[in-house]
Amino acid sequence: MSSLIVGTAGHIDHGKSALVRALTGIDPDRLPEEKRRGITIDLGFADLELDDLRLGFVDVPGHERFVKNMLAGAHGIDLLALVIAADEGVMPQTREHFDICRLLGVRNGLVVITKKDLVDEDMLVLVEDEARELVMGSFLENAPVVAVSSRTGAGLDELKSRLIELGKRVPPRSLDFTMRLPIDRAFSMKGFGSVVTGTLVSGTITEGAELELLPPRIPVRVRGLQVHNKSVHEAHAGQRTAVNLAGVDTAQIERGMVLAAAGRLRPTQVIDAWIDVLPGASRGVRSRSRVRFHIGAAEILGRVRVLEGSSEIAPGKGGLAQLRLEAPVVALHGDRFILRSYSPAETIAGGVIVDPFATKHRAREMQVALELLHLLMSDDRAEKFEGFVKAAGARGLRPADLAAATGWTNEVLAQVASQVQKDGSVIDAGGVYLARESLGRLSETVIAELDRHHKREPLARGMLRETLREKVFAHSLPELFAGVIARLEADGNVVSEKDIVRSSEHSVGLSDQDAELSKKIEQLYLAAGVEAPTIDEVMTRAEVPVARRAQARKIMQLLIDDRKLVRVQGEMFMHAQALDALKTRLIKYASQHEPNRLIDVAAFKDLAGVSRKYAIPLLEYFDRAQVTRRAGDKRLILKV
Ligand SMILES: Nc1nc2c(ncn2[C@@H]2O[C@H](COP(=O)(O)OP(=O)(O)O)[C@@H](O)[C@H]2O)c(=O)[nH]1
Ligand SMILES: [Mg+2]
Repeated sequence: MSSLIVGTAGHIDHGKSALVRALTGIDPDRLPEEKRRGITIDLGFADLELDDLRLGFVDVPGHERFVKNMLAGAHGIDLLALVIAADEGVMPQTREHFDICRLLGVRNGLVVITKKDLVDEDMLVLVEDEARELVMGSFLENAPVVAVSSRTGAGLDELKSRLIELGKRVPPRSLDFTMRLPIDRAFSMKGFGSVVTGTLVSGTITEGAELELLPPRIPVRVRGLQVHNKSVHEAHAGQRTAVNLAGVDTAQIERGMVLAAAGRLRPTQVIDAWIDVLPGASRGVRSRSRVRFHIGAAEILGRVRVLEGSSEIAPGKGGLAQLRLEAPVVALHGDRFILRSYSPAETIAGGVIVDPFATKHRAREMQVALELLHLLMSDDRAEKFEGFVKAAGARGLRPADLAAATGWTNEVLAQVASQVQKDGSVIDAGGVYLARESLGRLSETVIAELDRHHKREPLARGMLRETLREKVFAHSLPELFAGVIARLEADGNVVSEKDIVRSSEHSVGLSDQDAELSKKIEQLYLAAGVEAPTIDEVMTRAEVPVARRAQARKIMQLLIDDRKLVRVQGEMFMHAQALDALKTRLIKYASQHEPNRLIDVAAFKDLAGVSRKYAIPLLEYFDRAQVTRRAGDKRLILKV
């Protein structure tokens, strides 16, 4: 059995609700006020099984003041029933609702002429002509036009068979998108708690699933599910679904929020979109104008910035624009939306989301930004993938970022990812996707930065990893640094050591004179043993002229980098061999003083053959090196 959503549309009092009732036996006007006044204020729902079709009806209000409510239901329609009363013909909301459905990308449907019993045959023909003219050039151009009377029942059987025919032609909803339910109603039920309803636009909801309510990101659990008033274990795309939620108060839920798989989608406030302005709009879409942005079941205020050409998209024209919203929404690439003017509220345009997580575009970067947006508008998923990764630049893009922008399932993401990597346009660097050009640019910057460093510090082994990361990768995702360095290393461009990165061509080249000085300094420290000279003393003993002392210090630094010299305290350095020898003696001392393995300062002075001046820094050094540990005024020699 396939499930489809049938949406009504049309002017007030044209018999939409009566039609739904006549077809299904269910009165979609459920609110007391609706029943009392005989008008539809908010969305109404009903269902009907025809053959192997399960139709969920969404009945919308026709009054111009309630277009906002109509929009909350119009987003998920598979089949449109455009309702026109035979005695009135096409009226303003007939046009507005029809425009909205076209802009939302509805692809299938039919025209229903209602109140057939009120007019004669001539009049009926006239209204049918008017209807045909209205839908000319649209998705309803060749659609059936059925005349009915909800009062007498005339034409209802024909309408049902038309719905069955059309229903068979509606392509099944794509399985390529993760679960999303825009909420159009929330209420509490005694003994059950919060219940939300909506059209499940994609994916599957399963009883017990851990989901998330967006934008506020409230974790919720599916306690129960109903489709067409029957409890089910699973609801599928295309079904009107009621979800009983645990973990949230009804007061926290609003129409327009979205139920999605936990951690999968992200709210956004800045969006790049393609906008089509209605030919009959009373005004264009202008930069800085305030608009009502309708997406899914949500309405949010926002401002527009036209990105291409002039600062206006004129009636009948289309163009790229950035929308800055006053509150966060869930929007995915490819989602349709409607724009209405702020005041008076009129439908002026519709559009499709291009980049749901847009950034501000500076004037000088606009050309590049526009090219990327056009790439995203391609029908080819590999190009879209590439476009998103390119737009992220040196920041890189995580798989989760793409999932949140596109709503694609993991299977689709993996398939497209492998394609773009095979094409070579996108590279996986440390689990982050990077455009080939961005990798090239980052790699060049790393190499240039290292070359500059080596030129400036020829005696240093290389650049500190952290310094390099801060200089080149400040605007990149943290995983990217290791990923890019690993690639450069695999290609033989750089060598990465513990805390240092260097160009593979760099070697510490000492001049003969420097090499001799290095040897002399090392000899001095070796000879001094643990009675280390100060640096000044070393300089004097090595007869280093004042002018060469800075160079001599660098040479010392190399000895430190090579772990030949070790800093014991401040400017006190010792040769590693001297420290090792002393350590061996300490361990031997300990073995002779089992079981307590203690040594006091006096004994240590004797053992090391040094005065207090060296004994204390040495002991503190051994403490840090975890050879000894303080135990009162003695030291415990640790087992190594
Ligand atoms: N004579 C006649 N009246 C109808 C028919 N359908 C609806 N009506 C009446 O038209 C009025 C408006 O109908 P309703 O379904 O509420 O219109 P909606 O605003 O489009 O939902 C009500 O008084 C209905 O009884 C019909 O087929 N024939
Ligand atoms: Mg109604």
